[in-house]
Amino acid sequence: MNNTTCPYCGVGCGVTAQVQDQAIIAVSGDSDHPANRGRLCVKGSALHETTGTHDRLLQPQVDGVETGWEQALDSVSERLANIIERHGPRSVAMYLSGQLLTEDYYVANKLMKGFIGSSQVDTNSRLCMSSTVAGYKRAFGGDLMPCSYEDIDHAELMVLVGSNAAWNHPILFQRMTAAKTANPSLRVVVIDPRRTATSELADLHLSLKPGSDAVIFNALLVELERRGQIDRDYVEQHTEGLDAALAAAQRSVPDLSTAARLTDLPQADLDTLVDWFCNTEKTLTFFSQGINQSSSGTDKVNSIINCHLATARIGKPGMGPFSLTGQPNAMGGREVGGLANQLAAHMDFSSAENIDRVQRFWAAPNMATTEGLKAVELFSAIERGEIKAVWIMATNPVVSLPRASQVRAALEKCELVIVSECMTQTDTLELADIALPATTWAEKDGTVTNSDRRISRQRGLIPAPGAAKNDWWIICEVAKRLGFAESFSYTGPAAIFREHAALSGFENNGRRGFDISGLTEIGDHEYDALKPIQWPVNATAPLGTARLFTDGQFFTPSGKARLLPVEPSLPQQQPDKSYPLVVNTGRIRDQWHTMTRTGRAARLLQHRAEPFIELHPKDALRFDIAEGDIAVLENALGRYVARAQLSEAQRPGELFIPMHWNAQFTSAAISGDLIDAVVDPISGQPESKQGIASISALKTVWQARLITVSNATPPSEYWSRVPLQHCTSFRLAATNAVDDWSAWCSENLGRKPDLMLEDRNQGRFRGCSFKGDRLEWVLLIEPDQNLPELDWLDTQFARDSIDQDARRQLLAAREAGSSNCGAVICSCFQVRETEILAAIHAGTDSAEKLGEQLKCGTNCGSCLPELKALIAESAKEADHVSE
Ligand SMILES: Nc1nc2c(c(=O)[nH]1)N[C@H]1C(S)=C(S)[C@@H](COP(=O)(O)OP(=O)(O)OC[C@H]3O[C@@H](n4cnc5c(=O)[nH]c(N)nc54)[C@H](O)[C@@H]3O)O[C@H]1N2
Ligand SMILES: Nc1nc2c(c(=O)[nH]1)N[C@H]1C(S)=C(S)[C@@H](COP(=O)(O)OP(=O)(O)OC[C@H]3O[C@@H](n4cnc5c(=O)[nH]c(N)nc54)[C@H](O)[C@@H]3O)O[C@H]1N2
Ligand code: SF4
Ligand SMILES: [Mo]
Repeated sequence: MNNTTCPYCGVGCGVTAQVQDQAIIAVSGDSDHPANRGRLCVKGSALHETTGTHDRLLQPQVDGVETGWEQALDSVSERLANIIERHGPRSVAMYLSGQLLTEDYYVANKLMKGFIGSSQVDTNSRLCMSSTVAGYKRAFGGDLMPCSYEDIDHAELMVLVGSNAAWNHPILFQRMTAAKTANPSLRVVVIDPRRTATSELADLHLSLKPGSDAVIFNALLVELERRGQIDRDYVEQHTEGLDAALAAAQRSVPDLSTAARLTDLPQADLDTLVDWFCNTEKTLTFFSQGINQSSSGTDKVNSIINCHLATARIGKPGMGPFSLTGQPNAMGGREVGGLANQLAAHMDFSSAENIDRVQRFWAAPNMATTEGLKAVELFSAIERGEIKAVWIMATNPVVSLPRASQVRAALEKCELVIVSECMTQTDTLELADIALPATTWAEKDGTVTNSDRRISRQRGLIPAPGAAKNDWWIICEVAKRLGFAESFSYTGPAAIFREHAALSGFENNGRRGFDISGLTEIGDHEYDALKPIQWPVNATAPLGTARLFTDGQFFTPSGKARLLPVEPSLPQQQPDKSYPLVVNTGRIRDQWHTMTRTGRAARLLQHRAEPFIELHPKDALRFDIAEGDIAVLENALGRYVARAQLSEAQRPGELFIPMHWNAQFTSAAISGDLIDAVVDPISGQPESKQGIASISALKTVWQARLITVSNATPPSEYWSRVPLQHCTSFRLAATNAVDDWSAWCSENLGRKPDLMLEDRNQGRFRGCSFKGDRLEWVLLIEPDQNLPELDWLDTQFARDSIDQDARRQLLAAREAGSSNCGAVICSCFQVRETEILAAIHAGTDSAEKLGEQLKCGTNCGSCLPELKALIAESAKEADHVSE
């Protein structure tokens, strides 16, 4: 079976892979998978371009020396055992990831919490979903996402809060778009300070003051009551806490004019939202990182849930508070209890009964009995030297945690850093004492659970490269060496899955919502053939469950759901005189997190090729920054250097920067360097959406492109890297003048150019160098924008020899009229913004027509919102001109 699941976002699309000669040569959407019904977004459809042995970690390394597995595993277990003996079990930690498969996650958690006896296990889900987990637990008595994707087909109102689903959950967004086309009365509201590709679908976009979401939902609760919209019967029978929640809401947001003032929104827009919400029973509220990544994220989640509970909009088709999970297996990690405050199978440390139950089930000799430290605190404890060993798997904390440079410092100091990783170069791997090569997508077998609780199989379709091993295997081998062979001798992922399923049902008796006991007896073959299924799966629901709480029963002691009193609070990182701007961080369409995989597919780096800072033109004027300048963001924690992009999609005073770039791809643009380690007091989730900074232009005197066969980063104040097919393209910039470029080349690139063209008066220089007959590098100094085509240059690096004609062309100006600059909007067909705008100006006025003409948007459809936005913007410009 060549069906598997996409390893990127929580939509959890089914992928059908075409395998030839032990390699994936093409992918398409699995038409039987309920999450995507045959579609894939741009990242999913480039999956085959990111597999293979290139750039892979192929051999274990101990203290920088390649070893075999025996030695590496012995070193891991001996060093861990030694530290545990000297400092106790809580001195060792694991830092896991929502990109591990459930089976990997299960054994890692079991080893730490039951056998080593340390609950110092946390995961990158802390940075991602932990506020939702805490919010759901408070409201429902369990971490239970009530809805199903099919609810989109029934909804009459969809509110997206802090979610840019068009880019981050593209296939789900396409389903939303299709629902709106099929049902013109369906309304969409987007709540996001920025205008985004997602807000293109919105009938109403609330561009609120950052961090003020709870004000909106408190105002909504107040208005629901005032307008007689509370479902008193439901509230009475199935919930508790309305009075306190309402009192808190009324106290903090007595009326809509207060709400308008606190959120910086027109009162009329808030009124519209309230009207629509009051009049539409079938309302789905989607929320993601704009809500979670906040110092009051848990409260925000509950402020949303409050409105759904008060109106009984839960447990029925087309409605509910719907958290969009980020990672492919964020949900699976929550199931196994990967967070430091969870135990396993939706049990936690709050009850002695649960601890005892899990201990008996595992026959665990060293059961942890108290919570461990949450991610941000965990790394502080590493820095303080309290935690002496950390094993990091499938995450890149040196980039993704707040106060990133401090995380780096902590790992540099840490006595033992073990990193399980599939790629050969990441910011975190550079700090490993022991590096363990892991298999990754298409090589490993197991399950993942997506946003709507659907468990799908990832399948191993191609052999492991080099000596890479499956994460579950690596963990179990270490467990055996630590003396726990009996409890970690699994025959494979299916056996682990059976145990996980059994634990979910163990002494459950309907008390825990996560129950997949119906899969406990699954045979190896059935597991291999497992079709996507939504939990719970048990005796009452052998085929899975689409929607939770249909009977109004919850998992709190009283069986009633809880409304929570919420006092809205603003972000803790507040701009001031020194750092006057709010820094919003997030994702772009074509990159995945720290780019270790998507950064390898040349075409995925065409949409946004460089780290950038999006800012409002008013701020550009205020801080003397022009479009395309290299700009520097700075605060007390660090700096971020990237290219300025002016955009009216931003609110003045606020910037947006991508979270993706890191030391492998650019000189200094780690978003986490600007974010303080401020966390939500309940969930421990960091406030990654609201940093603060000052901005200034880097006074560059030269900018250049270097296209080279070498991967070594060139010495230049600013650099950013784009891997092409046959070479690497760097953008460079610096503030020191260069008098003699030829000398610069010999100093910095190892030799003088073999061919060069120079005009000192104009500041122009082009040079190239050969190794034998093959091209080695080309250096092109801008401001001269009229450079040879990048695609053409790339192909020259594949040639065994470069003829005279091509040599001349290398240094010649590009022919007038050809355009190879500007962002690629359609990554599938590599259609650039310039071509699209030209077509629009020539009269093409719909995305469909653009598709017919240029093919853009006709494959995965991820760029359709942008095509529509370009058409709309051009229309607006035309109106201005005619006015
Ligand atoms: N292309 C791509 N897709 C991805 C990922 C990726 O790396 N690349 N990662 C996956 C993962 S792990 C995750 S968690 C998801 C995240 O998916 P999203 O949550 O959609 O992603 P973000 O871009 O981080 O943030 C969403 C929006 O929150 C807005 N926001 C910022 N502050 C506020 C605020 O105070 N209030 C409100 N209402 N909105 C605010 C931002 O402007 C941004 O547009 O994406 C998943 N999908
Ligand atoms: N400023 C800011 N920071 C953020 C966010 C933000 O919006 N803004 N978002 C946060 C969120 S929501 C998230 S989810 C995190 C994501 O941040 P990270 O988890 O740090 O990001 P990834 O790049 O996905 O890291 C996954 C690593 O695992 C490796 N890998 C892939 N497959 C496997 C495998 O099968 N086994 C092993 N062992 N390794 C594998 C990859 O090569 C990669 O190095 O970032 C968080 N940080
Ligand atoms: S929407 Fe795209 S990235 Fe997300 S699972 Fe589907 S194909 Fe993968
Ligand atoms: Mo995430």
